[in-house]
Amino acid sequence: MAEYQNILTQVQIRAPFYVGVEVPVSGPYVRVGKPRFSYLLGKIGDPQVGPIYFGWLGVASLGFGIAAFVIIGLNMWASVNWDPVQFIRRLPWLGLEPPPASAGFCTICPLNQGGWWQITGFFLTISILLWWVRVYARARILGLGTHTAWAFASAIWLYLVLGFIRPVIQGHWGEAVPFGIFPHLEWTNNFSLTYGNLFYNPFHMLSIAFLYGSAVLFAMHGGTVLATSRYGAEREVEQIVDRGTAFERGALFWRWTMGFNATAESIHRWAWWFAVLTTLTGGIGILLTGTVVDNWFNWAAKHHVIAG
Ligand code: 07D
Ligand code: 07D
Repeated sequence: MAEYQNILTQVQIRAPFYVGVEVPVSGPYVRVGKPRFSYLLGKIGDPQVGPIYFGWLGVASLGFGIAAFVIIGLNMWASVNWDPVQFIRRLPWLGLEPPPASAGFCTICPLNQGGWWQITGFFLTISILLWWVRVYARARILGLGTHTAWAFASAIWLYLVLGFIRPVIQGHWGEAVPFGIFPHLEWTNNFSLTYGNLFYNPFHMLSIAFLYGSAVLFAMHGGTVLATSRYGAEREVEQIVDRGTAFERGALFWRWTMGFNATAESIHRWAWWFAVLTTLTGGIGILLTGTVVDNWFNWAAKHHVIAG
């Protein structure tokens, strides 16, 4: 076996196929697909593909997700009079808009006035929530912590604030996010303009700090583990309790460079919290906008965040 294995000196792992640990099960438990090796996937990860766990949660989630995706596609296609060429050419600009503010808080709006948007949003939300339960349930059944599920929940919080919670508080769907590649960017831009420049929203500032911080921490951690993998740092989980020579050196590197070092365990808590706080603070910032604060520039001037 090669002594030094990392992304720069990649080796293709070829071990006997592994179907995974035995788990205590109640109810149907199906792992489908014959395991096989993929050379290309082996370049970026484990070359073994499958088997995959196929529970009803996963199937239902994919079903609702595909339904939402198809409804968006058909509405976009209809918007160019079913012209296939225009559909392809203008795809990034096409969108499915929510019901206009003038329609009020209709529970089921006319289909061509946001009704399709509501159905899509409902399907997509069910799909995302079912996927969340799948992530939670798979972790529990494998005897893992549920950290990934709670991080995902933070992203879902921002998504729900943008498309459901804030519109409900405002009493209309008019400011919910449209489905579409560029339409959702235009929405983002207009949102900022309408409410006096989101840069002055302190929760947008926090969200950005955590987003940038996530990138820095990810780079520091990834860099450290790769740099010390010649001493066995890729076994980082073991080195949480037995720091070994790799993490010893990694820790020394940071202590010598900046005077302080995270531990093999705490760096993962740093990363988890930064990622989670990006969307957690973001959701708070969006929820406050237009509900508690109408103009962030004026707010910032009033509170001496800027000279106004
Ligand atoms: C790399 C993991 C894989 C995920 C990918 C995204 C879809 C959409 C389209 C059915 C990092 C898969 C894309 C499922 C299919 C249709 C019509 C995650 C990785 C590869 N955005 N946004 C993008 C979503 C919001 C903003 C890209 C989703 C808010 C800006 C992609 C949501 C605001 C920019 C996308 C969402 C906002 C983007 C790349 C939901 C404020 C870009 C995403 C559900 C937060 C960038 C053309 C990516 C771009 C971009 C998807 C919400 C702002 C299409 C699913 C409303 C400023 N967004 N976005 O890589 O290139 O994420 O846009 O909330 O510049 Mg967005
Ligand atoms: C979207 C969480 C939901 C996603 C989920 C995943 C699927 C399927 C499929 C894998 C991303 C669903 C998955 C459906 C996937 C496959 C195949 C997370 C999402 C559940 N901003 N801004 C942020 C910056 C400006 C604006 C956050 C920077 C302008 C608005 C972030 C700049 C204006 C909103 C951020 C900048 C403006 C934001 C998003 C610079 C526009 C938000 C964090 C340098 C002119 C959102 C409080 C995130 C927010 C947001 C960064 C500028 C508008 C930190 C760096 C001034 C309206 N901005 N922004 O993780 O939370 O999103 O704000 O200029 O809503 Mg901003």
